[in-house]
Amino acid sequence: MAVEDHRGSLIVVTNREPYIDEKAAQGIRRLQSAGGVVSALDPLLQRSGGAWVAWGSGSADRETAPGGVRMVPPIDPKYPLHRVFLSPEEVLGYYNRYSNQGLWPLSHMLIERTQFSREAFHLYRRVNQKFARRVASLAPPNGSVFSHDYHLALFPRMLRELRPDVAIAHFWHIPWPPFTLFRLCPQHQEITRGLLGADILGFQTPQDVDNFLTAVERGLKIPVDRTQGVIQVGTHRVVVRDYPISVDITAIEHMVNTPRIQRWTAGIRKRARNHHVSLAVSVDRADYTKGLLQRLQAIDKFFAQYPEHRRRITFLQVVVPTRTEVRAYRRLYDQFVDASARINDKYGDRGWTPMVHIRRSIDRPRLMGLFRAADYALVSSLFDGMNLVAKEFVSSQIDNQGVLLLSEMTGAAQELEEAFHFNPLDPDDVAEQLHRAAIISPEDRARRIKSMREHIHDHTIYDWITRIIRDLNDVAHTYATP
Ligand code: GDG
Repeated sequence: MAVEDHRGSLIVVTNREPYIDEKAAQGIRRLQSAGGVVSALDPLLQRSGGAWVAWGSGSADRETAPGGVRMVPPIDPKYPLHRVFLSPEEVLGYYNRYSNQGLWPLSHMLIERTQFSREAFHLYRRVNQKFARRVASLAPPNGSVFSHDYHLALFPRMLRELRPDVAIAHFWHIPWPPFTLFRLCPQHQEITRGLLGADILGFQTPQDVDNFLTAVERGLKIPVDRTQGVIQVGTHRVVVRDYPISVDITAIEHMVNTPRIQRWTAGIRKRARNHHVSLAVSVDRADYTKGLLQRLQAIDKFFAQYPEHRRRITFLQVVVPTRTEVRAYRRLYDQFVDASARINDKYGDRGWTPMVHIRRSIDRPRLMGLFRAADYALVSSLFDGMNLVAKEFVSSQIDNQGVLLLSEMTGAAQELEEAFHFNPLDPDDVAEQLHRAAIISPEDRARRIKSMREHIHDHTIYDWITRIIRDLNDVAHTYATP
């Protein structure tokens, strides 16, 4: 069955919108979100129609969407983007507080950063209801809905109550914690029950699936069929599976091969050669789950324990500010800058700066070009649902040169077996793996990166979508057949 088989009836539902309109000094600035989900689902809707429903968060979003609807892409529009508008109070309760200070840290097992409140949950529920009503009013009979992530955990059940004829897939992008932790969420039963409104429930890894099934068994006392990954809730059947998300490796290979990006890559390499250094890159949102400070500790250890690598490697870190309205995130960035400066003071000398950081977003083709130029990528997340940066770095290595150092706490580590894995909380381990990576033979390096590239070629973002939509279509057909 083709992915397009939903025949224009697919509605994608996300917190972040694929196209944002911002007020600028001269008129309106149109922005496109850059993440993997948008780059995979936007072309699908452009090809086969359907609709996208998301929070209209841009400052000019109301102006450009009369009646809450804007046709997108802005040039040569193909499908409607339905914007759900939220009050400042709703944004604070639903997004900043319940989603980002509650579910996000808890799912990443960072209890001390987790805060819940009934008031925030009340607003979270209200916003989920807004999304459900909007989608219920749009979905064609027996249509299909593909909703996403921890912002919308109550949405599947709410939509099912309003529109029992619609088939729903929901994908959870972040880790699902063990039940001993998850039960700390005061609304854990409501969250789990909310998700069980879906027909297809997707997670990144088998471990996440397992943890979710335990939450159903122990939190809701509903039996689960672990061998099939099936839960029967009254007459409703929920299929729970792992669908590891991925990237469009062919698009990345094309991107790094264009003359513009080849020039950019060559420029970076030349600069590194002039300074006689190899380049290790890290690219993250400035989020405490990405282990930024722990990484710096490990780099300090590396230069202390293996002085032969001083003046030989520069760590280039792209750190994109994120969720700056939350205090913990602003503080993290300042701490990161201070700790980088300390390493530079301690080890740097004329002609060699150990740590360089860029505090802004780089456009995607250039980012892929930077990956290609790098000798190493260092991904040090404390917990990460998947980590697309790791897969993008591997995809960009068309010369089969780069070495990936990857935290074993990422979903990606379960697939990318040929990376150098480490425990992100063990600076000695990270230092040792960095040393191993730095002295690897060219043959071993080529073998490892080639094997990981082959894996990603066999498991692309399109395979991810195809599997989910196929499973969703199977359900939709059973709904359509009385
Ligand atoms: C969540 C889960 C899961 C970063 N800096 C720039 C830039 N990026 C892009 C990367 C990558 C994306 O942002 C980050 O994706 P990750 O997967 O690494 O992490 P999260 O943002 O935390 O994503 C995660 C993911 O959802 C998907 O399910 O893998 O576990 O936490 O694509 O390239 N892009 C551009 N400039 C930058 O400076 N253009």
